[in-house]
Amino acid sequence: MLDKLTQKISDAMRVVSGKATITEKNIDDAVEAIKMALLEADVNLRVVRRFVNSTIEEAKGEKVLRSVNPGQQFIKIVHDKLVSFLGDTKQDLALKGPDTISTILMLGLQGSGKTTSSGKLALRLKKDGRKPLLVACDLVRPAAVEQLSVLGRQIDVPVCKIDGEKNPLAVYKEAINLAKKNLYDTIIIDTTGRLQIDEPMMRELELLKNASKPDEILLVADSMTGQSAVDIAKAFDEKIGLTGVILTKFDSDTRGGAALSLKTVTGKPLKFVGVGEKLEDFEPFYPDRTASRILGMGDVVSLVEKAQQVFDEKEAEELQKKMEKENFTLDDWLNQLRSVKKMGSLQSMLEMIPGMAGQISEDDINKSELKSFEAILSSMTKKERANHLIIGPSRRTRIARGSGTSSAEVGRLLKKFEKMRTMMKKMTKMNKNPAAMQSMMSRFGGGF
Ligand SMILES: Nc1nc2c(ncn2[C@@H]2O[C@H](COP(=O)(O)OP(=O)(O)O)[C@@H](O)[C@H]2O)c(=O)[nH]1
Ligand SMILES: [Mg+2]
Repeated sequence: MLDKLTQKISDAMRVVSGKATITEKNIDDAVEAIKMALLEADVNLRVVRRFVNSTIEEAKGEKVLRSVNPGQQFIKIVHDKLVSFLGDTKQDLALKGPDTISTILMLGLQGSGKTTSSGKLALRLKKDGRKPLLVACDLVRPAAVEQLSVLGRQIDVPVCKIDGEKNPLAVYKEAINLAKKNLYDTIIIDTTGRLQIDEPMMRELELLKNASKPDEILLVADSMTGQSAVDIAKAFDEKIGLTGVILTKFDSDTRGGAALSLKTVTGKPLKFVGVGEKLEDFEPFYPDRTASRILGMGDVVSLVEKAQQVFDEKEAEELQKKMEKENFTLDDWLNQLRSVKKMGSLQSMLEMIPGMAGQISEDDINKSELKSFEAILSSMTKKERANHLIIGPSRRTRIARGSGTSSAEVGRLLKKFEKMRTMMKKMTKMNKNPAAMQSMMSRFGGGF
């Protein structure tokens, strides 16, 4: 899902993110590339224009062009804009407490995924500890009631239906009775859809809405239809009023236009996405995570958590002090190498950090060297690691033998270590931020 858009936008980002300075032209080029990507993803033209104009305006401000890390600043602007276009924050359902009956009205065109999504939503609410009741109010298609019954059985949620009934209001009334009797707290009404918006459908929905006074009126729209999903949302909102949207078939090759235009065009939040045919394939919609994904930043949230585990802040501060005082030892370096290893594929992880993408090359983190350095350092005595100056030629030979390397390699390591200490000293003067320091450190990995 959104693969193509992600590819294009992250390519555009990579170009600017690695630059130490960026010009107005760089910004124009990057924004142009983003614009093309959005248009190709079938994002509403007005939405694209608004996105482009506000991004350019902000990106050309002093803050970006004059900043020490303009690429990162630029990415942050684009990220924040995407988040706001996607709807800012995750929107939960506004349901009443369990001692009152809440009602959710599901509507949408035929084949959009209403019946499936009703089942998915019921399963989710059940997992949240609610007692849902599915209500079969699609009485136009004969198979619709049976389809909902099957879904209900699969997830062990009751389904209210009346055989042979033609009036959805009658079924709704029966559902209320059932809910009161059996203490169901959430009723989910599956309704009739048609191939296109027409008067009879709207009339029926209006009647159901007036009778049930729903807490949530959710439009189920097929994300594959791109902009027309947004037009449909607009039409339903004008006639019936919506509280939110569920975009289905997000798992398929959707271009993403609907997700990106919906909030801006209709003002209605995207609450859930359907990501497959199975009943579990249903997720709340997270604007920030989706924006990160589109930018090719991966799941930054989990990355940050992982990095925090490795880079203990206190440890980082201590290290910084050591560097300042120039008593960073081989022992400290060994610890560093080990934490780098703990992080797994460092490069792929750093690529996910905004602004880091493209800045790290495979050469920076030479994996085989990292391994042999670790072996050499492990073969030294604690005393040697505390003071590398005591390592003379005979000790070098012994260390080489112990680590399965050569004394030339041991010598190379010591040289790099000296060079690293010098650089660190310079860096500590430049940068007083321990976390940034740590990430710089890991870039040295096995050597530079
Ligand atoms: N891949 C995929 N298929 C879906 C999704 N949601 C619904 N479908 C499929 O879309 C088709 C129509 O769904 P249905 O619930 O019957 O639509 P309705 O006419 O609006 O009730 C069915 O084949 C579903 O399995 C989804 O999120 N992903
Ligand atoms: Mg249906």
